[in-house]
Formats: sequence, C-alpha cells, structure tokens
Amino acid sequence: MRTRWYKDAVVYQIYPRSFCDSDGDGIGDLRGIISKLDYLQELGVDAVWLSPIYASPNEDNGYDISDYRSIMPEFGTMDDFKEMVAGLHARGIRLIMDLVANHTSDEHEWFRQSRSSVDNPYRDYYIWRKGKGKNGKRPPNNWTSNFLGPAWEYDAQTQEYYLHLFARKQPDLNWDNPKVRREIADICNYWFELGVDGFRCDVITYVSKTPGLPDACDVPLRGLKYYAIGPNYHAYMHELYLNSWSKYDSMTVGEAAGVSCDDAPSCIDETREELDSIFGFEHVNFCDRFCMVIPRKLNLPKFKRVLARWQAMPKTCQPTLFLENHDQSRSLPRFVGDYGALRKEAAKSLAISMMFQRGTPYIYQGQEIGMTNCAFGDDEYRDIMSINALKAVTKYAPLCKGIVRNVLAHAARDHARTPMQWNASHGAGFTDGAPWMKINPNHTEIHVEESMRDPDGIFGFYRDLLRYRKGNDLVIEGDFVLEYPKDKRLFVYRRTLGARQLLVIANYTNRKVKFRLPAACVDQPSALVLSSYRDTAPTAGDCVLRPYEAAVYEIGKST
Ligand code: TEU
Repeated sequence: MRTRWYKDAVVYQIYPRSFCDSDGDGIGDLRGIISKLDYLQELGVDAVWLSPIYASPNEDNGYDISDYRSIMPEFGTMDDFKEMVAGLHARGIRLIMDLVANHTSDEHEWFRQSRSSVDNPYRDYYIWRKGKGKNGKRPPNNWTSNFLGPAWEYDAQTQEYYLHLFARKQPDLNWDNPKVRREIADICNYWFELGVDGFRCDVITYVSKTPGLPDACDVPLRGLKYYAIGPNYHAYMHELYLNSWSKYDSMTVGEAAGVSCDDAPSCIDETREELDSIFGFEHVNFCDRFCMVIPRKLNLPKFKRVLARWQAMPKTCQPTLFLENHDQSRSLPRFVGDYGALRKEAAKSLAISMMFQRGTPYIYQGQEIGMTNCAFGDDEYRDIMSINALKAVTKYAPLCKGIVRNVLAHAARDHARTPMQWNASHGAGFTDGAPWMKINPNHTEIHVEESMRDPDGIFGFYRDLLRYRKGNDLVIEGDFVLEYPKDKRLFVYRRTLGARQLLVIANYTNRKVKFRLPAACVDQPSALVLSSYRDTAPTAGDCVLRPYEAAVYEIGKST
C-alpha cells in the first residue's frame, strides 16, 4: 500500500563524496554517513536522498554508473550499505536513492557489449546512428551536450556515433527498447528489496527522444525540445510505476529540467500513476546561469510569481520546495547576495519563506548551517562542467576567460560540493587526510559544532522549524495565498485551512522595510511561531521589519 508519506516529510540531501570521510582517504563514505545518523535525527529530517553511491569511474561523480547493483568501493561495501539503511530506519528516517537511468557510464557492461559490434544483443540498449555527409564524418544531428560540445561521439569500432546528452563517458540509454525499461524496473525492485524507500530520478524527463532525432535550433541547449518530455515519456513512467514503484510504499521525485509549471500536473498528478513529484527549475534558473554571462540579482516579484504558480497546482500534485542541491551554487550568495554580518538572519529568512509553503521541502547538506560559496583557483575546480568550460574558453576564446571565471565564481556546481563543515579543525571534521576537493576556508567560523552550540544558530532554527511543521495539516495541505506579489523586498503569504491561518513574512533585503498587515489578518489575535530575530514582535501588526527579518504567525489564535 502506498501511504504517500512524502506529503509530510522533509528530505535531507547527502552528496556522499563530500559529507563525511571515515577512513582518511579524503573521500566521504558510507561509514562516515553512519557516524552522522544521530545528527540527522537531531535535525529531525524524515528522509535522506543520497546522491549516487553505485560503482562508477566518477567522470561525473557517480552520475555515470558502471554497475547499478554494487557499491562504489571508495564509498564502502554492501554490508556498510545495509548497516546504513538499518540505522536510518531505526531512527525513523527513510532512504531515497538516486536513480541515474537516462544514461550509464561507457564502462557499464551493457555499453561495452553495445559498442563491440552492430549485431551484439546489447547494440540497441543505446542510441547509435550513422554519421551524415560525405563518408559519414558529421554527427547525425546538431544537438549539443549539457556539458558543452556536440551530443554525439564517433566510435571507430563500428564506425557509428552514439548519443550522449551529458559527458562523452555517459552514453544515453535507448528507452524505446522494452528490454532497457525492464532492466530499470528490475534495478528499482532490487534496491526496494534492500529496504530503499524511493528514488530521485536523474534527468528522467529526457528519456524519450523524438523519433528521427531531428536537427534543432533552440538555444542554449540545442535539441532540448526534442527530448524534454518526449513523445513516450508518460507511457514509460506509467510502465515503471506499474512494474516497480507502485508495489512498494515508495516515493519518487524526478529531476525535471526543461519542465514548466504548466506541464507539471501531467507528470505528477496522483491519478496519472507516474512520478509523485518533480523538481522544477523555473525559480532557480533566472538567477545566475552558465549561459548568462553576467550573473543577475534575484528578481523577487518573478521568483514569487513562479513559486505561487507551483503552489496553485491541484492538491493531487505535490510541489517540491528547494533552493539548493549538488548542482546549484549556495543559496545565500545566490538569492540574498550582500548579507554582510547578517548571514544567520538571511539564511533563516530564506528558510521561512520556502519551508512554510505546501510541498516536500529539501535541505541540501550544509544549508542547515548556512554554508556559502567558495573561492576557487582555475585548478581547484573538480566538476566536469567547470573543467570543460575552462578548457573550451582557453582553447577557443582565451580573451573571454575572465567572463567564464566570473560565471564559475557565481554559478559553478563546485560551490555546493565543498566538504561538509563539521568543525573548525584542519580537515573541517570531514577528513583526517587530504580532501578530494578544497575545503571552504570559512569552515573555521561556519561549522556544525558552532551552529549547534549557538542558541541563535541556524541549525537549531531548522530543528524547530521541522518540529513545528511535522504533522501540521495547515502547513501540509492549507491553501497558499500570495500577498503583495509585486513587492520587490518582501515575500509575504498566508496559508489557510478552514478557519485557521498562518501568516509568513520575510524581508529579503539588508534594509529596513515597512510592513503592512494583510487585510485578512487585521483585527485578529495572533501568535508568533518562529522568527529570524530573537526579539521579533510576539504578535503580527504593521511594523518596520529589520534587515532579513522574517516571521511566521498563527492568526486567529491568542497568545
Ligand atoms: O543534472 C542534470 C542537469 O541538467 C544539470 O547538470 C544541469 O546542467 C545543471 O544543474 C546546471 O546547473 C543531473 C545531476 O543532478 C547532475 O549532477 C549530473 O551531472 C547530470 O544529471 C548528469 O547525470
């Protein structure tokens, strides 16, 4: 029976490589995670989403899988995995694994077979085409890879090209082959039987490609319109639901790059029996992006408008609430900018404005202590996307190197991947050895020990927020009403359920801002639930909000 437990769950994302290293090799691992289970319980999360831990040559840090049924040796063993699952479950925390099924590693056995000859039984597991032009020397179409350059690679063995929407070492699986879809369902069932509670499905909206793979002219990702929610996407998701997800008390969340709010209900409405939820990127994408040379400041009215549209989806559609993940730079510099000495207040203001909306909130490791971006030298980037960008600009447009450096300084995926800051020691409590990537020098001030000790710390704030949220049907299912949509400084909304109301107010600026109580709250008793300042007014009313002051009030209830 599916209980849809995700409707009242807060999920914590772990990027295992950077979370906690137990054996001093500088790389986070499963035993490191096991040592932090009490920490997760103390925070009060209901589930963990674990970025990939399967065998992988690590071209893209595990998002290139070479064996779906085994654990990457750097991360540990199957016994470690079982112990971790038991430890999570003993603490009432569920486990969501990352299902990377749009592509595999080129070192996966399927691909080794596939590339060996045109009549190998695995040939059709991937997308092979003959080249175009005289002697077939041009790629089969003009699509570009998400990681720069053409989306096709020529393979001399059989003199054909294979499609890779990401790195060259990440060939796309051919989901039009029913055998491939059966393999994926079997893989899900294998992990369910090991106790896993659900899947975060990597770029799952890309799995169905338009037949004929036509040339495209969209920018910056040429071809996207021919594979984002392609013609058979819904049929394939429903089939996976029937063959796997529906058989367990599971939850699924799909990474839905290229999907707008208008398309979302068709992907996640409960009646469709496909995915349970998706991550849309409309609210994060208009911030700073690779393709935008100059990083932009947050456009708050637009941000609110996008979020409000997702909130307005039917109640049979579960939104996701997130600002960070392993592909995004940190939310503080990105959504707030110039917070100066008010880092804690700013982090709390962001948390309040996001986590009282309807939906499943996600906290990315380090967000709960307000980790920030890191300054990197060119040779300190570890992400293939950053490395490719620097290589390409050096080769083709050296004069533009400054621009690329600037974009990376704001938007590189590396910012989210610096090791978790547990304490102020040399290895940040992350490792005793040499870390696989740079530790943010600010770990001497920003770290878990400090945050847990501080009575006004961000950690304790998140813990209180999660406690309040748990089981609170007003937060879980109440209606969302955006107030002052055009206001460029304040994010204000109400949640209502019958006669009950919550008022959520967040100042997104480093200035004082006048606040006027929304009409629906006037002349009503109110009580403060949570705020970013210790001495925020105990009842709601017209006031001047301090920089990053944010508060949640129960309305209609007296103090
Ligand atoms: O991400 C897909 C994806 O579209 C992002 O890489 C996107 O390009 C990036 O967010 C822009 O900021 C998923 C994984 O989350 C990512 O880590 C993998 O690299 C990628 O798929 C390939 O598996």
